[in-house]
Amino acid sequence: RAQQGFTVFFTGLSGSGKSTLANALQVKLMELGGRQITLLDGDIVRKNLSSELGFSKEHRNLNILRIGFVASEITKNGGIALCAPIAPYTATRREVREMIEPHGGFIEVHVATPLEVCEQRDRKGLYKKARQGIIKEFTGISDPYEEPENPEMQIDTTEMHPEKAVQQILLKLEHLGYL
Ligand code: GGZ
Repeated sequence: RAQQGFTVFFTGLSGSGKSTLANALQVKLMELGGRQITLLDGDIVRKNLSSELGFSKEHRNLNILRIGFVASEITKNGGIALCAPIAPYTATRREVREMIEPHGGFIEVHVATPLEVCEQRDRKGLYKKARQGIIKEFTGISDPYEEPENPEMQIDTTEMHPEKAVQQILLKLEHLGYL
């Protein structure tokens, strides 16, 4: 029997490590073989699927619901969707869960790296610009991030190597019967 599809939905601040984890997970899943894997990374989606959207609450929610729709189609068809947007609003994340759970697995991974650490890393210089007011409505600085209440997993990348975090996710997926 073909295995059921599932979505791994990473949520967390800019610079928390979502893309790194999603990419590393994709590599590991590809090594296992036999499954179609689609990575819906925040900046790729924004460039291709949500290019007209900004960062107001309405636009962020629209962006997340588009990602959720694509992920639900993939999941329905037995594939694996890896999503890595900030997704700052609890209600919208719940909507996405409700779109996907009837069709397969939904694993919410809160990449819970603290704001201080994300800001210290500041890989793209965005936090600095947000502090200077050059970027408005920046998540964690001048825009909200609602912490997930009951995520399937919580990963703080402050001191954890991505490889180790990915191993934990793979174990979880096995335990849940998705792999
Ligand atoms: C948050 C912003 C903003 C604002 C630009 N707030 O670290 P990045 O650069 O590569 O990832 C962030 C990305 C966030 O897009 P998402 O689609 O994931 O956000 S949401 O889920 O809320 O729709 C960041 C960059 O875009 N960026 N302006 N104001 N992040």
